[in-house]
Amino acid sequence: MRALITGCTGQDGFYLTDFLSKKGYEVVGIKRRSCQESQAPDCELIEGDITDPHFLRSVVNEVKPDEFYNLAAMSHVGESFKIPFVAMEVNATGTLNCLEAAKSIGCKFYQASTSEMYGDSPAPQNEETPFRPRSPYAIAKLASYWLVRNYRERGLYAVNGILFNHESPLRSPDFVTQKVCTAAARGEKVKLGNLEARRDWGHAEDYVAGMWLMMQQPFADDYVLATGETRSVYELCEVAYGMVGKHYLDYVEVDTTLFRPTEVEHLCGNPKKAEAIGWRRKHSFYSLVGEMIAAASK
Ligand code: F7E
Repeated sequence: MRALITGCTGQDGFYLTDFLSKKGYEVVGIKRRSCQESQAPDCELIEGDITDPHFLRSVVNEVKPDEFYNLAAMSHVGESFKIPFVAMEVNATGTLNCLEAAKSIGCKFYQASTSEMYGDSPAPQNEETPFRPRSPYAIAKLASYWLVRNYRERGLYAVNGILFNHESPLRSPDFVTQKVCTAAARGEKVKLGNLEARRDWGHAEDYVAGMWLMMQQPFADDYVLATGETRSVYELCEVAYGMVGKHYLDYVEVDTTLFRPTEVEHLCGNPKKAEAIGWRRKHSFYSLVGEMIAAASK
């Protein structure tokens, strides 16, 4: 089996490459030319951009993957308010380019959809919950979600994995879990934005196994991957600083410039549908935070 992964040098690309390689897949990754990520996945890497439809079409026709995973994205929600045109170009038009390329050879297609699409739809959220996106990031991802469904209705095996937040020691420092765990590990103070926001945080390693599982079903469909647990940024700080024997109130400061113009206040996913096809997570919230702190302490 051969897999093509866009966004291969990101956190999920790294874990997915490892997962698929262990299953005996030949993995080819697409890496953006200007990509700064430090981790290098163990696979053949091709440089290029998903915003270039000609490049994608020629790579897909050359590699002829059985499975195509589109993980490339402008993934920082806060940044998408500052550069919304990039979010639209990469997270919406980029997906369209990937779908066209996948359609040209008829390979299976996985789209990294996101819980951000739910926006302010009340928790808990599942595959039937209406979408009410609250950022350019989420709006672009929602366009991709519907594109995937349309290509599926036209005969392509195309899947939306609606993933709630998933973290690991490979998470970039722009995201709140890594920011908090790194500061806690170093015994440093941290400036944060909205501490009331609630997220459903899982481990990326568990979630890439779910991506693969969705692609092995007799019919393509959309699935939520989540833990079913939700915690506020406050609680994250309490747990992380608590693990290093400190009280978070002595270390956390609020910086109002880090607030988002429109926020998603409460995400909590219901993963029943994914569990029905055999998905199980191995990591807990506490083991995740512990692992991130241990890695940041090195
Ligand atoms: O924010 C709040 C922030 O940036 C989580 C991406 O992978 O998951 C991720 O999106 C919450 C938000 O992740 C800071 O306002 C407070 O409410 O870690 P985050 P995210 O926006 O939930 C989804 C599923 C994706 O698809 C995305 O690609 O934490 N928060 N203070 C902060 N967030 C950050 N980054 N930095 C702060 O200082």
